[in-house]
Amino acid sequence: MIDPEKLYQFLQEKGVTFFSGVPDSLLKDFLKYLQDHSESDSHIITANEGLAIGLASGYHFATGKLPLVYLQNSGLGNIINPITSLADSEMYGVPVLLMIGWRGRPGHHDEPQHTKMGRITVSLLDVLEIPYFILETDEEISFNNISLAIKEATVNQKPVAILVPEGIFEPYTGKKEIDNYNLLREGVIKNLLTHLNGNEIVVCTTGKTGREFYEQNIAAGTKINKYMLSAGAMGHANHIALGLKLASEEKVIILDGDGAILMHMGSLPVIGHLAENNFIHIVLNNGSHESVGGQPTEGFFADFSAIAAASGYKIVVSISSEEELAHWLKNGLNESKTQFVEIKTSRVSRNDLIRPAGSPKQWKENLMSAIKQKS
Ligand SMILES: Cc1ncc(C[n+]2csc(CCOP(=O)(O)OP(=O)(O)O)c2C)c(N)n1
Repeated sequence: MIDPEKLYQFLQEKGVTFFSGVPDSLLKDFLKYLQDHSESDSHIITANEGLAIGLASGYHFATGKLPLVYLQNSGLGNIINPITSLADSEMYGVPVLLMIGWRGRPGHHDEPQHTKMGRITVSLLDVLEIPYFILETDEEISFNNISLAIKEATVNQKPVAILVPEGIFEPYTGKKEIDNYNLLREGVIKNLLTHLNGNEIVVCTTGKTGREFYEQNIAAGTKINKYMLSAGAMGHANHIALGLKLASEEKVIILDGDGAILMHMGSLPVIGHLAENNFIHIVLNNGSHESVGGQPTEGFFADFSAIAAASGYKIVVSISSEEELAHWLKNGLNESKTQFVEIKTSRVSRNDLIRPAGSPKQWKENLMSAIKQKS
């Protein structure tokens, strides 16, 4: 397996000293090493993967050096435009080393949201005319492949990818993160469920939030039967919720994440403008990409309440304690005006959360038939 420290040293020796991207669980040990050992201006976690290509391009224009951009293969969708119209050799010709976590690799079991992208990752790179190298657990072979990728990117002044399958990095624990808030996301969801009347539609963002909701909802006797777990499509769940709201009479509650909302923050004024009422946008803000390894986001730097208020939400609330949560559940939850509710939580979750039974098609059918029964 690859020792994250050795890879970091190897890249430094090769002149690759600038890192940016959106995290993936397959890369988490290397990313944690980066986080512990890089200066704040040489490792930047961007709001989405496309922005990392922009950042890396600016860095290259200023230094002439080769940056590394990391992403989960799901993020390939977010980089296609800046790759083809900015970094591509037919445009500005920006050499970038793309380190891509290969979820859903054919022949390896993974979650449904990764199946299609896992299968088409290599073809997609081919279509984009991005050469790629695949890492292996053998360090020597992998370092040799990385050298070849660096050479190709530098000589041809273009993006080159290194695909990282599962189980490539040795575990690296590193420094423990300080948790500033006590509320547990799972506890918040459990508490919320006890206060809902059961007619609401609940939409959950990508990552562990959906799994926690699923488990707590079963524990509550499937109190909510109209729910949608957005297993993939990070950053889009709040617009699924808006679509449901605009076309139905039900109260809609979206459980969003700080990483997800930051990824497509332009969603807020559209919701603020159009949702009108019976829409509650809850952001479970743990200041991190907790589901893929706990890498920090700008969630605690951004003033979500001010942004939401300026985006037109009628009611804006920020909660960071049990008392504030209890107060809002009692007094705020039943307000009909469109609300934005930030709940600051710890970055702790269980590792043994169950995965939703069935397939995405069945989840969709369950939701649609439950909505139909109501009308
Ligand atoms: C486009 C895209 N990039 C990256 C990922 C990988 N990913 C899945 S969950 C997640 C973290 C989401 O963070 P946040 O919304 O704050 O929720 P948390 O995990 O903290 O609950 C990431 C980066 C993804 N699914 N899609």
